[in-house]
Amino acid sequence: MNSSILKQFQSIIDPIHTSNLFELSDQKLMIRLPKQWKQYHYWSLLKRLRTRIIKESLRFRYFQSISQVAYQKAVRKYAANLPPLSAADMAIVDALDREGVFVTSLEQLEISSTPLLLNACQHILPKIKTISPKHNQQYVIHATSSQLMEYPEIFNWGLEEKLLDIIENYLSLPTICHGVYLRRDLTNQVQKKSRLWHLDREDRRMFKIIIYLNDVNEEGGPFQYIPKSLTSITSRALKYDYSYIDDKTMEQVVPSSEWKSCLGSAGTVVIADTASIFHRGKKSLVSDRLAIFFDYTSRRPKHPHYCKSFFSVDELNILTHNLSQRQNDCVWGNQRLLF
Ligand SMILES: O=C(O)CCC(=O)C(=O)O
Ligand SMILES: [Fe+2]
Repeated sequence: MNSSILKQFQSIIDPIHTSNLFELSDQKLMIRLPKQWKQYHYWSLLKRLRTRIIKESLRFRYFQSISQVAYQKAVRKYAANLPPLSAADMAIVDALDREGVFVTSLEQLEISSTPLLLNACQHILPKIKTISPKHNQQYVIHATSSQLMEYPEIFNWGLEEKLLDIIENYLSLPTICHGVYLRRDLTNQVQKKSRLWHLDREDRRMFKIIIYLNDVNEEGGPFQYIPKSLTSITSRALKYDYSYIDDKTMEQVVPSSEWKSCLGSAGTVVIADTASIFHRGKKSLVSDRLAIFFDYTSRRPKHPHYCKSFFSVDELNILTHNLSQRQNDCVWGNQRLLF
């Protein structure tokens, strides 16, 4: 391959060092735009182009290894900038490294804006409790982005500096928050998508925070997972290709006695690296599960095409208006192309 083309390819798929056209500032983008185009359209076009190139390139082993080397280099480079953690917070990082999951509570997590978060949830939950499913295969109802926009405390909670410190230590890289979902998982027999076993594929490591807003027992639709060490064995045994796995298939590799359920009362917090452990939401048989989910990856995720922001660009502009530079970076990245 011609070396300049090769270089261009490398810079595009390189998740960390993108010295390419995608680093153009908003200002430059605006200047090059035909007048009738809105900034957003141009972004979305570039985003789709970049996504397509990355997706196609990563099918080749050669580009996979370039991407892996760039990732390791970025991790080494960022090591000196990792924020220091208390022993309690370090225990979270260690548990995620070992097991892939850490279960705690809002109380133990000691995030200062938790009362604001809970107050906001109390306002929104009654609204999503009264919505009926649109069809009999629906298993989850989400609060809409405009409902969440009325209570920015929920979005802000996920960007508390204490959390960002823990997340960055686990990812070993600067992070980006892809969204917050306030959801009601319905009591029914539906077993599809995230109710089946899978690994999330957005990034090499992921950080997901799930806060239960009601008591969740074994029949109440708990988050379930296969511990990290068994996940890698299972992945090899199944020649896993990121599809969804049913119970019967999983049982052939990992007996159900090894499947772990995260149970707990309202206020329980499940922290999981959903890229490193097989997991699913078990179907709820007795009561709906109410929960908030926050999703994080590194700022240059391995598969940006699977990262979707829950909020629109306009909504994010409003939500981030009064936030610190660090928090803004954890929403937008260093430029705004992920959205
Ligand atoms: O519903 C759950 O507990 C798990 C959902 C899931 O797979 C995810 O958020 O990645
Ligand atoms: Fe998942």
